[in-house]
Amino acid sequence: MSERILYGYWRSSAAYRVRIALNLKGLSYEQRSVHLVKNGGEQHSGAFKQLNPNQLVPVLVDGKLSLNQSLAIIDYLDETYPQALLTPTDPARRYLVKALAQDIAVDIHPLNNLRVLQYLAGTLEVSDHDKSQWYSHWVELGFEALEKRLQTTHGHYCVGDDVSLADVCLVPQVYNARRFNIELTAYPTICRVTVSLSELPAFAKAVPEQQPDASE
Ligand SMILES: N[C@@H](CCC(=O)N[C@@H](CS)C(=O)NCC(=O)O)C(=O)O
Repeated sequence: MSERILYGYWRSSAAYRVRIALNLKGLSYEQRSVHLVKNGGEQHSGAFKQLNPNQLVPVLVDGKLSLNQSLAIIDYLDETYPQALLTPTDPARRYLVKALAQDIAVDIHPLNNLRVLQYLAGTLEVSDHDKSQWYSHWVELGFEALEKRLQTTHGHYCVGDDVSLADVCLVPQVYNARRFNIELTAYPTICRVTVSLSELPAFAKAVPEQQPDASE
């Protein structure tokens, strides 16, 4: 059994980021599925709350360390397993990569997380139409800005021709947007970079539908 365990869910974009990072670094890992919907969501179970009181996936267990927050997990992986560095060492490039990653993971993703959508629909009784509008609004606002940024930074990938943390965050967010039927033609750079990334084996292997727990 692997020493490294990723608690995640096939459709979780934050877990998808960590799968990509682990694959890029060539690190083996065992996946344990935390079904985010079944039985009211296994992330709320007593056993999982012991691992992450925030009740969110992913959690990575690496030997004695148990870590939540995908960006922190990836920073940890980068520092511990420096092959295929995802955050460049040059400070200007490093923090450009981090800013782009945060544009996605900090400013776009949390507004459309499952628990936010469930709160809108369940507690605030927002209609399906208004919930979709909420989702599209925040993704489109974020993608408009990201598209402008990437126009000045991109090569094959988000920042030049090296795969970075920004790419690791971009692909799952685009997957999510497609899943919610967001029209992406207004973001040609985002689309082009995503196509280039999807051709890389580490990204292809991390696609939600390829995961052992992929189901409806
Ligand atoms: N900032 C966290 C976000 C984690 C997160 O939002 N996970 C989602 C899946 S992508 C989740 O577990 N949602 C369960 C819920 O909302 O109840 C990270 O980057 O790890």
